[in-house]
Amino acid sequence: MDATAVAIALKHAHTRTGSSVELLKRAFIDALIYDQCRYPGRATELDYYLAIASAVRDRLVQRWVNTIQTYSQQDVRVVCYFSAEFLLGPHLGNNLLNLGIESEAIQAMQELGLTPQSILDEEEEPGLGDGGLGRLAACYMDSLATLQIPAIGFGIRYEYGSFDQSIRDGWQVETTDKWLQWGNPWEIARPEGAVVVNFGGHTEPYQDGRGYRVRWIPGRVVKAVPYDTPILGYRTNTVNTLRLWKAEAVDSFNFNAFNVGDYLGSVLDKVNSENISKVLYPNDEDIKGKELRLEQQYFFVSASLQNLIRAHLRLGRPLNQFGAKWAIQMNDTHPSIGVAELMRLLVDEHCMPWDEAWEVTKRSLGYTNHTLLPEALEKWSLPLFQSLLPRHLEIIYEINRRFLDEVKIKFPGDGERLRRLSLIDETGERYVRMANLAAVGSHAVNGVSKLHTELLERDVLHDLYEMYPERFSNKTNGVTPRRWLALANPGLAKLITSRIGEGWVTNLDELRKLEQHVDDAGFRAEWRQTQGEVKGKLADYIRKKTGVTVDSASIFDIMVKRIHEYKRQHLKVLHIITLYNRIKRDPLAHVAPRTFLFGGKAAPGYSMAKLIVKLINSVGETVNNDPDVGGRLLVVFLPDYNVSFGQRVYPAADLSEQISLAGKEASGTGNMKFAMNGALTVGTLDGANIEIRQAVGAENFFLFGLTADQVRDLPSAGYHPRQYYESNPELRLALDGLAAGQFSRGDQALFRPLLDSLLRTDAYMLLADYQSYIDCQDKIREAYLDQDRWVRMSILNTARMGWFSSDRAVLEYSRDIWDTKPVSVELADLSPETTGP
Ligand code: NBG
Repeated sequence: MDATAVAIALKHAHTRTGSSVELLKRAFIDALIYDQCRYPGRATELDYYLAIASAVRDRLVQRWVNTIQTYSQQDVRVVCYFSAEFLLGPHLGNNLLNLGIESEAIQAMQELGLTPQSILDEEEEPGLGDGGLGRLAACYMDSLATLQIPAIGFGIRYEYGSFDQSIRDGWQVETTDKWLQWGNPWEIARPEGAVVVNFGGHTEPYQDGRGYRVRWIPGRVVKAVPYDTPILGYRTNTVNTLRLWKAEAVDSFNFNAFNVGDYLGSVLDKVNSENISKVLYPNDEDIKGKELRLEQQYFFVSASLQNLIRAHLRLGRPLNQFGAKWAIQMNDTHPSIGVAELMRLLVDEHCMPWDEAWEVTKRSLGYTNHTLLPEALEKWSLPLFQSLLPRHLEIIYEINRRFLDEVKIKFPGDGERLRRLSLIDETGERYVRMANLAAVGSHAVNGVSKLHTELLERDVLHDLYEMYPERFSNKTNGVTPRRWLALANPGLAKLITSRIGEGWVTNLDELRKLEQHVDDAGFRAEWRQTQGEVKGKLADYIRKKTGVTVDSASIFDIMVKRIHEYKRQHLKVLHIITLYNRIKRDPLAHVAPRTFLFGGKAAPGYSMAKLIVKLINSVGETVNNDPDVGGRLLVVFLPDYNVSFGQRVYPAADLSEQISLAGKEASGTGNMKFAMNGALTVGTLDGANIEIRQAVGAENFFLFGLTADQVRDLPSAGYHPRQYYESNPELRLALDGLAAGQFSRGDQALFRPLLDSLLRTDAYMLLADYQSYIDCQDKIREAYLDQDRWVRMSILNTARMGWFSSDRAVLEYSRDIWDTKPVSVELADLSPETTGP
C-alpha cells in the first residue's frame, strides 16, 4: 500500500469528517449526488434524508474504527447483550445530538432550503421490538456507549419489524412494516463474517481418542449474515456495535433442482431460510408451537456465540477463559437456548470436558427476567425441540440430570420440589422450561424493579431462588436521558440547562439542583410556558394526523403502552365513561377539560386487547360528538405508537397513567420517561411506580389501588366482582351503559366479551380498584386547578428522577454482574501508519 497516496486521499476526505456548517452542506450535497445519484433539483425529501444520513454516518466512522481497534488492542472485557428485540427509534436526530453537531446540521439544512424537521421525519424507524423489553435494550446500548463500556448488541435483523397499526371503524388494522424498503443508511453488511447455523437432523455417538462423543448431523443449514449498526455514545469517541443477523440460504440457488427442471424447488430453500429473519413475533401472543420463533431464537444465539468463539480464538486466548472475556446478558428467556448452545459448541465442537465447559458457560451468562405473568414464561414442547434441536435436547437432559442431583443433595427427599425445578415440565404435555434453563446456566439472575425481583424470589422463581439465592439480584430499569429528555424535549432541556448547566445529560442526578429553583416564580412561569408550548406542538401534530382539534389548555392525560388487560386501558375508559355520565346527569357538573390520549398496539392474535382498542374508539366517538360535553372531554387514539411517537407524547403530558394491577407490571419504563419530563403520575403500587413514588415524594404522586399483597390475598378471600358492580352506582351505570350499547350505536353484543370477563372473573380486578381510581382522579382535578402547585410538583418530579437514568442501571449491571470497566477511545487518524496493514 502506498502510504503517501493514502494519506493524501484521507486529507481530501474531509467532507466525510468535518462538521462546520460549510462542510456539512458540501457533504450533504456530495452524498446526494454521489451516494443517491440525484441532483438537487430533482431530489425529494427522502433523497435528502438518505443523503444526510449517510453523511452523518460518515462522521461516526472514524470513531467506530478507532473503537474496534482499541478494543482489540487492549483485550478488554466486553458486554454482549443478547436480545431478540432492539427498539432503536430513529437514528439521525440521536446521532446528531450525540455527535454535538445538531445546530450546525440544522443550519446547513436550512441554508440548503430544507426543513430540518421534515427531513428527520422521513426516517422510517427500525421497529425491531414490541415494547419495553426492546426499548430497554436500546436505552442500555446508548448508556453503554456513553459510559464507554465495551459492548456488542446481538439480535435479529427482522425484515419486517413490529406491524404498522391503523384504525378503521375503531378497530385496529395491521399492515406490514416495510422499514427497509428505501434502504437503511445506518447499517453495514458484513458478508465475510457470515456463519452457518444448523437445524434438525439427528445425532450420532462415536468414540475418539478422548472417549465417548456425539456428532450432530443436521437436516438443514442456514447462513447467518451480520449487519452492523454503529451505536455512538453521547459526546464520546466510543462507538459500540449492534450486530443483527439476517438469515440466508447457504446456496441461494439449488442447481441440482434447477438442472432437473424444478424451477420453483430451486429457490425454495432460499425462501425457507430467509423466513427465519422475516418478521418479529408480537408480544403477548401465545407462542406455543410456533416453530419459527424457536428457530429465530436459536438462529441468532448460535450465530452470535460462534462469532464470539471465533473472535476469542483469533485473539489467541484459550477457550477456558471465554467467560473472563465475554459477559453475555440474556434479555429475557428468548436467548436462553444459549445455555445449551454454548455447552454444545464447547463440548462437541471444541472438545472441552463437560465440567469445565459448564463453568465457562455459567461464568459467561447472566439472565434478566422481564415478566411476572406465568403464561409469558417460555416453554417449548418436547417434540418440537426434538425435531428442531435434537442435540440440544440431549444436552438439556444432561444438564437436568446433574442439576437435579444437586437439588437432591440440598433438599433430600423432596420429590415435589424436583418436579417443580426440573428443566422438563412433565405435568401434562412435556415441555422444556426456558426460564429454569436460563437460571440454572447463569451466574446471575435479575428482575427489573424492586417489587418484581421480590415477587420473582417469593413466587415465580421461588424454587430456583432457594436453590441459588446468591445468584439473584435486582436491577431496576432505567431510560436514557439523551433520547427521552435532551432529544425529545429540547425546550425543557434548554430551560434546565439554563439553570443548572448541562452536566445532567450524562449525570442525571444533577437534576436535583432544580429543587433550588422551585421557589423561583420566574422559573416556574418558564417551566409552565415551556410545557404549554410542547402541548401546543402535540396538538398541532394531532390535528395534522387525525383532523381532531385539541384544546392545549386542557389536562393532557396520556396512556401509551402495549394494549393488554393487565395494563388496564379499560379501567381508564371506565373513568372516562364516569365523567361522561356525570355530565349527562348534570350538564353543569364540574368537569375540568381533559384530553385523553391513548396509543399502543394490540397483539394481532389477542382478541380482548383488540376489543379494548375498539372500546376506546367507540367511547371516544360518543363522548367527542356529544354537544352536552361541549368539548370538555376529548378522547384521541393516536395510531401506530412507536419510538418517535413516544418522543412527541412523553414531553407533552400533564398526567401519566400507570394503572396496571399491582403485581403484574415487571417495571414499566414509560412511567420513567413521563416523570422525567415533568408529568405527574397516577399509578398503582406496581413495578417501578413504587420506586418512582419514593423518589419524587408521595405528595407528588397520585396513588390508588390495591397492593400486590392485597391482590394475592383477595382471591383466597373470595373475589366477587359482581359485589362491586352491585354496590357502586357509578360503576354500575358505566357498565350498564356499555351493555346497553350506549357507546356502540345500540349494539349490545359488541362489548359483551369484555363485560362478561369483568363481571365473572375480572382477573385484573378493575372493579375492585375502580372507586379508588375515580376518587384519585377527582383529587387530580382539584390539584390541577392550583396551577402553581401543579408546576411545583412537576418540577420536583423531574428534579428527582435522576436515579432512573439507564446510566445508573448499566453501572449496576457492570459492577454486580458483568465486571466491566470503561475504556477510553482516543481519536486517532486512520492513516496506514496508525492502523497497520
Ligand atoms: C416488559 C415488562 C415491562 C418492563 C420491560 C422492560 C416484556 C416481556 N416485559 O414492565 O412488561 O418495563 O419488560 O424490562 O416485554
